Amino acid sequence: MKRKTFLQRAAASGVGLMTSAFGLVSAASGRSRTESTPAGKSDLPSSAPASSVTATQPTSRVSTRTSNPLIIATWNVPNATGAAFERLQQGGSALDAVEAGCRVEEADPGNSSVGYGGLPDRDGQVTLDACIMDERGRYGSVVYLQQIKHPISVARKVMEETPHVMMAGSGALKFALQQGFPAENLLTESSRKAWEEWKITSEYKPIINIENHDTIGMLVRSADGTLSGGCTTSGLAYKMDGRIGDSPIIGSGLFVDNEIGAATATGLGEEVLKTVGSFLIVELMRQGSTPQQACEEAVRRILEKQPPDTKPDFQVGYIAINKKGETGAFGIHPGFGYTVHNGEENRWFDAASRFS
Ligand code: SD4
Repeated sequence: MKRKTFLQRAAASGVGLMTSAFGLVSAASGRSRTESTPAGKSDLPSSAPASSVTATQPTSRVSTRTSNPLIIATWNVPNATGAAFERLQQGGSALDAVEAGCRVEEADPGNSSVGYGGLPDRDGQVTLDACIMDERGRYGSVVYLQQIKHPISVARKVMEETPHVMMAGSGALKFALQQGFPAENLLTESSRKAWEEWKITSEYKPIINIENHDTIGMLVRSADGTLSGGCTTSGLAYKMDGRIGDSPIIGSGLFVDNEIGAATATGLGEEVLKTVGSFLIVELMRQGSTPQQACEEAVRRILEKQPPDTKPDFQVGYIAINKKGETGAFGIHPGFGYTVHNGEENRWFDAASRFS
């Protein structure tokens, strides 16, 4: 099933997919949840949720295989996590793996919120944001980059080849061209058609889990425990010209501290930016939170700013990993999920969420 159809169905039904090997029960319904892969097979890591507010709570389970690599990415992106794993197998670093994995989604015309085929802004321009961060705390980012299919690789070049951490717009494009990246038209026929249709109403409203949310945030822990991460997106479909989201912003869309852990975000970037979500998660882990607790708290920080007793009409999802290889994931609404590759299995998990 195509990812977006899958997400739409999962969101529409309110029933996520996760294996009963994890003993998942919807706290709201008391029903066992269904699974997408055979039960009892997995040794993938899961996470301990905080005792707080979760509508859907996985039971605690932690990977004991700390010598295995671990790749975790937002949404259902097994090709990306597979490519990252392959890169590690070939002797690549955690950073190489992040770049290789993110490039898969950037090149996929079927992914409408990343790279080639990404939905344009309201003026019909595909503008891309991406960042990458390594175990030494080095960081590179591009914002409002046009015509370049692989912004994650340009972000890496910014990190490695310039004295800067962030480059924008025409300067970022000039730099990319100097570095040998080809200029390409990134607007596909289907994204152009979608934009033409959107223009009929020109109604701008973030839609939970649908189309607008497929940004890939990827965290890699190599077998020796080295952490790196990346995040790449075309941002929100039909955004205003010039709008930048959280994805390329250090601490918001991504943060890596090799001593502690790493986190990345997806969803409505404005809300992630206001709470510097990924940095918050890493700092909470530094203070002793599990990755799951930290993701939940980061979501809570967003929600506490919303009018009381309201259910927001936007989605934010976080994933996190700590130095031990424990993982966490949490969203505001059901439908958010993540892919984990642990060297043996490469699987989608439904994330727990604040609302059912
Ligand atoms: C943004 N956070 O630009 C991104 C969008 C996103 O899946 O995550 N889409 O706000």
